[in-house]
Amino acid sequence: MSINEDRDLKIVFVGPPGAGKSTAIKSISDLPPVSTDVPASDESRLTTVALDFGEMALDGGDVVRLYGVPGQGRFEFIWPMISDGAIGALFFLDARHPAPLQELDGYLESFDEMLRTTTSLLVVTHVDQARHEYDIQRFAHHVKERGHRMPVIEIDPRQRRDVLYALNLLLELLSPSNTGTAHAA
Ligand SMILES: Nc1nc2c(ncn2[C@@H]2O[C@H](COP(=O)(O)OP(=O)(O)OP(=O)(O)O)[C@@H](O)[C@H]2O)c(=O)[nH]1
Ligand SMILES: [Mg+2]
Repeated sequence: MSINEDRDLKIVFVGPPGAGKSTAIKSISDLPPVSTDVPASDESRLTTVALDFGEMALDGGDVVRLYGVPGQGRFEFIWPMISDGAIGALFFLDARHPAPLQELDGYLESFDEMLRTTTSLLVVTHVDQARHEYDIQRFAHHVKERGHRMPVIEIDPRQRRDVLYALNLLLELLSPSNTGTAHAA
């Protein structure tokens, strides 16, 4: 498949609350993203209540549309609506989570259909705040065991170059001959 053929370059960012989806979109969007963040009731942080939307132009002229879902489970009904038509997905996983594999399984299940029809990457975040037993190999092994062909990488969503790395890897997986690349400004 060539991503330059009349395909809508829609990429969706999914995963649990606080994992860094909105931050990642903000880090790379060419324009200030559409954001629906409000203060979270139980923590001193923001949480998305509808969606994030950003755009990024590739050097070949294509524009990638970036959609972020609200991570809270109470918004699960919105996830398929936001994900509809996506060609690729970044699955976020928070390395601080006490039971990250259980958390991941829940999301893999919820997005099972999308996983089968799109190309996905697992991006592990909050690695700088992870506990000692954090081990990326365990995540990679787990994903493989579940039958998913999904590379696993670590990123800091606050760092533009990290998010660009993830996006370019996803584009490369979608189309190895792809001419469009997202560049660090
Ligand atoms: N230290 C550190 N902070 C991070 C990292 N990733 C995200 N954050 C911070 O974590 C907070 C939550 O990030 P968000 O981008 O709002 O998380 P989200 O996935 O959109 O969360 P929901 O909208 O609730 O689903 C922000 O303050 C980010 O700056 C990371 O890798 N390291
Ligand atoms: Mg968010």
